[in-house]
Amino acid sequence: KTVTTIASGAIAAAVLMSSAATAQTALRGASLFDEEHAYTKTLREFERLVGEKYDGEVSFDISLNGELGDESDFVTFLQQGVAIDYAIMAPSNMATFAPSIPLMDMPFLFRDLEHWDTALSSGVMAPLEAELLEKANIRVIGYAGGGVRNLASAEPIGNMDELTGHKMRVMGAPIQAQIFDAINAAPSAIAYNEVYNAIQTGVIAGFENEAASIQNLKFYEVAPNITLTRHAITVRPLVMSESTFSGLPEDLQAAVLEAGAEAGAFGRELESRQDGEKLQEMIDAGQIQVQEFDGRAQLLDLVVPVQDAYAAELGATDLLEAIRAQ
Ligand code: MAV
Repeated sequence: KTVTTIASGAIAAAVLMSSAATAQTALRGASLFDEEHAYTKTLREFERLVGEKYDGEVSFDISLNGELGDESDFVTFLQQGVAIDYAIMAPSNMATFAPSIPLMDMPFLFRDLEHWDTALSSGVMAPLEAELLEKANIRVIGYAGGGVRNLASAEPIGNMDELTGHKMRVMGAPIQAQIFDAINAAPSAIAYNEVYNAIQTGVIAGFENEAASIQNLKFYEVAPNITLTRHAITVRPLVMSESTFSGLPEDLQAAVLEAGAEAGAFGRELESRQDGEKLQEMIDAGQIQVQEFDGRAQLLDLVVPVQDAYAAELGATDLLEAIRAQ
């Protein structure tokens, strides 16, 4: 059997052509980052596991470094069943097609890493997955993630006064803007691949992200002040376009589902373990300054009513309670 794992571009095309005689199924993926990020490593582990579990012929072609755009592009491709077959998607970047899915990664949802891990392993997210499948034609096959999301800004933001009116980029889901609005920041939804320039040119003063991505895309060059708001833990559903999945042979479908769950667990362990290390590496390299946020408990008080109202609007109050109770 042939398992081909390649990067995109001219060489990839050539390899694909030469293996076309043997490769029965060619699957295309996309990553925002290079091979060093846990995001890409999770996709690579998925590929490896599918190859191990499936007896037939399958090849993988992954576009790295955001060559195919950012997640707001990936979601359209997946929904339409074009250009890519599998990817990792922040739930809040899938809001256009499934309004309830950002409930999974709204800020201040998880108390800590243990809560996050229990919730993602529990099956409690099943109703959200069902809506994503039905409305967006996208199937969740596993959960990776685990980086803690903090504020990153051009100037230090250490307390409520400094946060008030702070112009920051948030992900495209309305609930993200509502939550940062509730804590008195001035959020705007900007595409991820425009964030660096927007900060550099002063259109915004900062954004929020996890250490691995701040390091990988060198966001510290324009936003070297990290405030440990610890407002979210990155949730990275591994997803496949249902148009692709439904066309796969049954034994490959089974391999994909198993590999997705296992690669997700691999990614969760990796990214959560590396999170503190990556922050420390940037501190040691003099790339970032880190400070606590003075008054974090107050943030939580401001946010909970917004979370409740969002869930109520979606008819998902019981689900929100179930996630909180994990
Ligand atoms: C992080 O780098 C990742 O979680 C990625 O999945 C998101 O697209 C991105 O943030 C973002 O903020 O849009």
